[in-house]
Amino acid sequence: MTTAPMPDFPSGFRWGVSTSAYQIEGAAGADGRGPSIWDTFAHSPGRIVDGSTGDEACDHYHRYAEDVALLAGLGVSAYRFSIAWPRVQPTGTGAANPAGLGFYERLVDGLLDRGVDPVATLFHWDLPQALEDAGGWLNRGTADRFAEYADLVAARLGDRVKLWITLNEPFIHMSLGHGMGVHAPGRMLLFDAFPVAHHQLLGHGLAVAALRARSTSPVAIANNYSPVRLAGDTDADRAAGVAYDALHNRLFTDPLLGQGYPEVPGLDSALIRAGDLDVIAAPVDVLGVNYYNPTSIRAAEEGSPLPFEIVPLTGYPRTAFDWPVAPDGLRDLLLQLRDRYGDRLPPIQVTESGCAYDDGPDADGRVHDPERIAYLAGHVRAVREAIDAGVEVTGYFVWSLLDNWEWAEGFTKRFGLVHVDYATQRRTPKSSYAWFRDQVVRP
Ligand code: IFM
Repeated sequence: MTTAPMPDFPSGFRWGVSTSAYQIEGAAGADGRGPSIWDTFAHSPGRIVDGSTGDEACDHYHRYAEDVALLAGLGVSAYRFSIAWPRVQPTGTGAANPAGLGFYERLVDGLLDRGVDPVATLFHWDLPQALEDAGGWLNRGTADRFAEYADLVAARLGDRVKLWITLNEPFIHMSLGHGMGVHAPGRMLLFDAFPVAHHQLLGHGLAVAALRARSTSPVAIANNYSPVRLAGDTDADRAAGVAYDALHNRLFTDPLLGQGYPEVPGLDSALIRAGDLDVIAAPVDVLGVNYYNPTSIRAAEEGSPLPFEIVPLTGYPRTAFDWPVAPDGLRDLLLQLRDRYGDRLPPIQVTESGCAYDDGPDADGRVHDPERIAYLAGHVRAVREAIDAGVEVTGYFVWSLLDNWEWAEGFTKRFGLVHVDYATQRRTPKSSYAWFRDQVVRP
């Protein structure tokens, strides 16, 4: 597979790959780790399409040295992983579990030894089950617990982690986990899930302060964005587009960048106490942008509980997840963020970008994934176009290093640059791994 030469990027541009703890680590009961909401959810019948769990996942907990070698071989300058809160605090409160922190210390030191910057996400959805039992993110106290956890991690790793990311995709955790019930913890509150937004953002702001007190490394949040494409041109369609945009793209960014909350259904201002918006707007050094596809929106039918309707976006190739492959959406999004937030916008790093395809080894044991190469080429070019248009983008991370456990889809969706045979845990770099190394990273 050949693609036209890839563009050059500014020197110091950060090329990386991303993963998350529950999706790759396995070792669910090892070394004092407590249960998380994803253990509970995955073990509940009918929740995961293939009935699998993350109990073993990619067994990264035991094979991290092999995975660090894969990162070094890829030539990336950064690796974004997440820390499992229930490894550090098995019940979400109290003293740190030394064995849990010890694992991340070995990982961080292994990365630094190979010249790879550790980029640590503190919360990628695996809330300790004991905190969920006390109300989870519906409970304001969880924001305080999160800051205490951030302090424990930073006390141990603050001198070595190169970029902190507080939360991963708080919109997805709110909407799929608490609005629609398809992710853990499986609540179906629709717009009554708003407290989950406010308490995550509050936890983010409190964690920023905790991290700053222990570490001089930059701090970010990783938000999921999906630019809106209107599927109609009536006033009602336009109003629906504005409503969806506020919910998906602005709810977790306007307050973070000091603009307060946009108008969204269910927003209960009684929850917002004096001073909260200042805590939430504590300056961040980087805005993490996770992008997969745009969303096509039109006006909702009469009587719908939602103020918009999501319809399939046509005219694009599709991934195995049936998501449209739309690199122009990434360029548009980056320009939109710049136009929307102006001087308030910190430098952006694309903290996730990737695609699922049904990859498997051929007769020679090689894994060819030309669609992924085309996908990444398009998205890397889109970032270059945004930089040329004046947007400050300083990094790009592929989701994901490894095929892994894709939440409610279990093992059925493969996003990795490296194929994983889940029966043997054998890792096989796909053709996209060599392409990304040779054509993009060019170490
Ligand atoms: O696998 C997820 C990841 O955990 C969060 N962002 C989207 C990815 C693909 O669905």
